Formats: sequence, structure tokens, C-alpha cells
Amino acid sequence: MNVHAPALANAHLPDQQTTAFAQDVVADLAQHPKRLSPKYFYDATGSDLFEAITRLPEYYPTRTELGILRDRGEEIAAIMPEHAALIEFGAGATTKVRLLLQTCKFAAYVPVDISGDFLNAQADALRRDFPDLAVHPVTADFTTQFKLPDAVREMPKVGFFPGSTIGNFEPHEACRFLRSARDILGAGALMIVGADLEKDERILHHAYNDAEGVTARFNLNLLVRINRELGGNFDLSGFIHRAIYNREHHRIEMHLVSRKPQTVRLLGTSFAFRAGESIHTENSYKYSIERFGALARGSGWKVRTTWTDAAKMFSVHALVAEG
Ligand code: AVJ
Repeated sequence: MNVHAPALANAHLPDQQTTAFAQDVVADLAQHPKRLSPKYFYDATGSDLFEAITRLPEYYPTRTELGILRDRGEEIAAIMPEHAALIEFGAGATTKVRLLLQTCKFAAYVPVDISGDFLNAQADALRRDFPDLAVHPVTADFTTQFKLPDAVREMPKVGFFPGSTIGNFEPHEACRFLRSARDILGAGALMIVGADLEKDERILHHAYNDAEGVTARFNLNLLVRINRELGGNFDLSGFIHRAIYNREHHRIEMHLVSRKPQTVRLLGTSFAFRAGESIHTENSYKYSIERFGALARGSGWKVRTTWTDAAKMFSVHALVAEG
């Protein structure tokens, strides 16, 4: 009997996504060092925990970026083409895009996200609040070459990639993503990208090791999800959250560290852990304005304007796609 069948059958994901999750987890835990992809943090509980993180006093990125978008609203609106389509790569909470939609007059909004249900619920709410806006959600992995809806084909395009989600990518992946976005949006398109900045390491440390332990729960929820959806038997008390700043690579690394020698089983495979052995679950790259500019230029974009908050904690860049 396949003891894992019930877990898979109960999964709340479409089969294809569950299969990708299963394949990635089994392959990534077989690596040395072990790792897991941060893209799997965001099940329902993980999305709620991330929302809680964005409200923590220590987690400055979300409120700082919102402050920049609010304070620079007029400047941003001034460079937007008329009757343009706003294409958002990945769609979480709508707080930031609502700000843009209020200050700039877009003809259409195209949120692109892998989670179709969430996307459609969001689209309905936006249609209610912005009756003149054409909302065309696209269910796709935004890192792939998805197709834009025909309805926006003739409109000027503006990409939107807030939140420093770009920091989750390795530099070569960030380059590949920006090139792909350039190909999808076309020459002359604009793109608004948020990128977290390098800063005092103590500030970074507290942002990813908050006093309430919300980030720890967010990290550990990945194991909860594996247990539920893939029939894993991770003992949650056997792992601790660790976030450290890697100075050489300019990134925060999140890890789940095994407190003891232990063996975990999932999908018919065993994974042995030494005491102190870690699973690397996330990189969150921090950019200098210069390094972000170099990344953009090396990926087919020109930096039109860069905005930061007064304390230079976070940056928002307006990029223009080269011909
Ligand atoms: C959503 C990728 C921008 O890197 O700060 C927050 C995710 N991880 N706390 C980040 C996250 C731990 C977040 N991003």
C-alpha cells in the first residue's frame, strides 16, 4: 500500500502543482547542503504569516516601499504613458497596486500569478473599486514567458514588480527574469521594481529574527506544509529558525537547523540529518543602488529614475526597456 496516497489526495493544490512541489522537495532535500525553495512558503497559512511579517515593527521593507510609492506618487504618475496597461508580476496583497491605480490613470490591470483562485478574488474586488479599469488576470508562473491578454496588446505597457521579490532570485536568475519581462512587455515599456537596500546588519538581522517569532513560524510552516501535502513526518520541535546576513553575497539567508541527529521520511524517501545540519530555505539579496542599476542595464533595461526613502532603506526604480 502506498501510505502517501491519502496525503496527496487531500492536497488543496491542482495535481500539477502538487507534483512539482513533490519533485522539488525530494530533489532539494537530496542536495548537499540541503535546501528548499522559498516559492513554496506561500500556502494559505504562509501567506497569512507573511502578511503578519509585513506589519512587524522590525520588518521595514513593506511600509518603507509603500511610503516611497505614496510620497513619489506625482513623480511616478508624471512618467506614466496614457491609457497604459499595468502588468504586475506576482500578485499578493493589493495595497501597493491600489496606490498606483489611484495616482496614475491606467486603462487596464493585468495581475499575473500562479494561484488562480486568489487572483480571481482579487480581480473582483478591484473591478468593484475601480469601475473604469479593465482587469485581466493571467494564471501563470510569472518567471516564464506567459502571453499577455489580446485586450492589452495595443496599449503602452508598464510592469510592476514590488516588494523586493527580485531579492529571492540569484543574480543570474534576476537577470533572466528582467530579460524575460522585457521580452513580454516590449521595447519602450516601463517597469517599476522595488529592491531592498544594503544597510546596517543589525537592522537586517532584526527584520528576519523578529522578537515575536513570526518569521520563525513562517519558515517552519514550510515543514508543516510538506507534512500535510506530501505526507512528511518532520518533527517541528526538531528544527529551529536561523537567519544570518551573508556579507560576501549581500544576502540574508534563512535556514531551518536540525537540533539533533534525526531521519525524516516523505514520499517513500528517507532524509538523514546531522545535529546542526541546516536546510537553506531562502536568500533575500540586498542591493546597492549601483549594483541594481548594473543588473538592470545588463538585462536590457535603462534606469530612468530611482527613488528611495530619506534613510535609504529601500529603493524603487523606474526602468525603460531598450529597443
Ligand atoms: C517577499 C521575498 C521580499 O525577502 O524580505 C520576509 C520574504 N522572508 N521575511 C523578503 C521574507 C522572511 C520577503 N520577500
